[in-house]
Amino acid sequence: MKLQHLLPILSLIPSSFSIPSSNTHARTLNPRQSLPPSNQSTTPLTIQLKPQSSRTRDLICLDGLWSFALGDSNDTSTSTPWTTNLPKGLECPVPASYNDIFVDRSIHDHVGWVYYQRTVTVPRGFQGQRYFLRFESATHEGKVYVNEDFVKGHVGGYTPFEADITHLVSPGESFRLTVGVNNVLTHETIPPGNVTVNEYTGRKVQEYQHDFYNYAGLARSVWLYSVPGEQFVKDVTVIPDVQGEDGIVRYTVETSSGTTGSIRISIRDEERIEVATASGRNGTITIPSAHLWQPGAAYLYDFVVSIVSPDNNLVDTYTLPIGIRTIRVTDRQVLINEEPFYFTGFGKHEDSTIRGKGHDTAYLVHDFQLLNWVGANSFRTSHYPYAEEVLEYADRQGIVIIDETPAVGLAFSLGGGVAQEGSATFSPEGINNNTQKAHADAIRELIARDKNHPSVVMWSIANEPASNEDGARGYFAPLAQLARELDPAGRPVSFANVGQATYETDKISDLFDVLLLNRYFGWYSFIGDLEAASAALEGELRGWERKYTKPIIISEYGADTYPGLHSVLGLPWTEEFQVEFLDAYHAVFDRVESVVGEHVWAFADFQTNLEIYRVDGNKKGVFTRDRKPKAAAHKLRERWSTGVEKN
Ligand code: GCB
Repeated sequence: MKLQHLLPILSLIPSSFSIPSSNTHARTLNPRQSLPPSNQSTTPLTIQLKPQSSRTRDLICLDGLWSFALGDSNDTSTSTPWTTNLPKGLECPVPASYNDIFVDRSIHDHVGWVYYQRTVTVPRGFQGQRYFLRFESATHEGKVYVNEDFVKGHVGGYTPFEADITHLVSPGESFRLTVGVNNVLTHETIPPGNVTVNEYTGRKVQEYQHDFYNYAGLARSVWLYSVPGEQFVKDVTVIPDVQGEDGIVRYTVETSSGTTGSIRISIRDEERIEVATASGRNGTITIPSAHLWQPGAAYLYDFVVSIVSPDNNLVDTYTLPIGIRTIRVTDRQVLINEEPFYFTGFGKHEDSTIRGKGHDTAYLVHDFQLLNWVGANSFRTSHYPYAEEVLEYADRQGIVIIDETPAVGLAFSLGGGVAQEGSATFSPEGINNNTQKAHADAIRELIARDKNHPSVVMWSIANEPASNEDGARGYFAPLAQLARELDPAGRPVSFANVGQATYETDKISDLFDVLLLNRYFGWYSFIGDLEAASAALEGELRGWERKYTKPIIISEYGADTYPGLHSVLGLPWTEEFQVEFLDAYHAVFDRVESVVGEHVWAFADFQTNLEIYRVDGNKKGVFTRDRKPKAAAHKLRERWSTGVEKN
């Protein structure tokens, strides 16, 4: 059992302090080892393009109220609720996390499978087409059943998966669709966790290291969609570049195996005027005098792929919005379109009352309005891939994204954001080879889904792993390499470093392109003493700057702030303290040349696990959970709206 000590070690630990840990199981994985094949035996990792309706495709949204029931067993071979109609009574909205919907603690705290069910009719018009069910996410594991049959499983709670049901249900027929969703986290899932059984009640309890509530269910949309029967576009990859005034688009199109038609490409500008064409499965296209996609000034072209039969009939067509921009990292800068870019913004969460992590377009638009109001130009999808609609919207709004995998909580010496007694993180009983495989799958699925988004300028493959511990290098070296190999556009690869892993103790930062540092001097250490905090922060940043020639983004800094709490003394938890805390950090950032960005933790207050140091969640938001500004929001607006000037 882990004993939690509320020790201030999220930021630099004084050198006299040592973390208790039994390192007996630590071992080093060979950094050169190639990664084992995917864990996903039932799921092809090629994620097909986000479904859309077009002249050749139909799209039906299956969102709404579904029947809902808790599973009574974790063994899907003995308990088979999908074979009949679920008991009448509970209905759950999709998309939404189920936890906060019902007034029922047994649902809120449930550990294991839950079941969603509804009737679906395949339209008669799908005759001769191929058709798929698409789940934008099932957190953290999904199993899909059509009537009595299991058709597809998927592990990983924040990326999409599909089931081809063409041969299971005929056009014009209805079927019972049941989806099992399991919220269990183990040492071999991403994110990791551990289920214990309470000795008095016999109830299962889900433990985990990360500091946000383990919301689960179908939190994103579910679709039924069709593509032409034999020949259809499966995937498109575009790599934008700029040469002088011209935009360059290298592309690859993947089609279904039966495709015999020819591939035609048409690129249209925002006025829908065709500006370039090409043919063939891959090639390079020039857009003369191209409009660039710029932060704060998005410009998107439509990349239209068509399959055309020999007699010139349209067989399939898919439209992908693309942006022309470059991204390059130098010794001390991140360049977007060859201009130095200074990141202002936040670490965020997909989180709101009642719906939990359920995707909500009203919150999406309002959050981006607030980003714009406060002068933020970017955010990190902490700590998991967000709904793809969020990235599409960022593409259109010119907001820059650091795109993160769900690999959070890979440090047993931290729990829910604070220090605790922990055993060695990287060990056969802990974060092990199977965790690494799941992590590799999470990277594969993130990049497969998001590789074409111009808003995405960087991958973050983990948040706050124990990068100071034995085994970290062996674990991370192949994953950093994998991310590089998978992104044809060569975006920078990074991870968010925890304060415990200082520039002196961190073992992996040389493997990455940009240093993302999460620091909490003045909060988890030196609480309330901003003079000491500033000195410690500056010492730490200068240490990183001396050791590495890499740009630094402070990917987290912040203080819990209870809205409406005030003090003329600027004491911790007050709105005044949050303002002074941010001011103190900014003064340091402005003096350190390699600092090229500041992401405050966090955009808004968010729900966490029940912890004695979290009152209805984490309160480091600059906005409350219902998006009201705290005093710090106004302060940030002053700084960011006029552009950050380095000394
Ligand atoms: C961190 C984590 C973030 C927590 C935050 C905190 O370092 O990355 O997930 O919520 O600290 O507030 O403790």
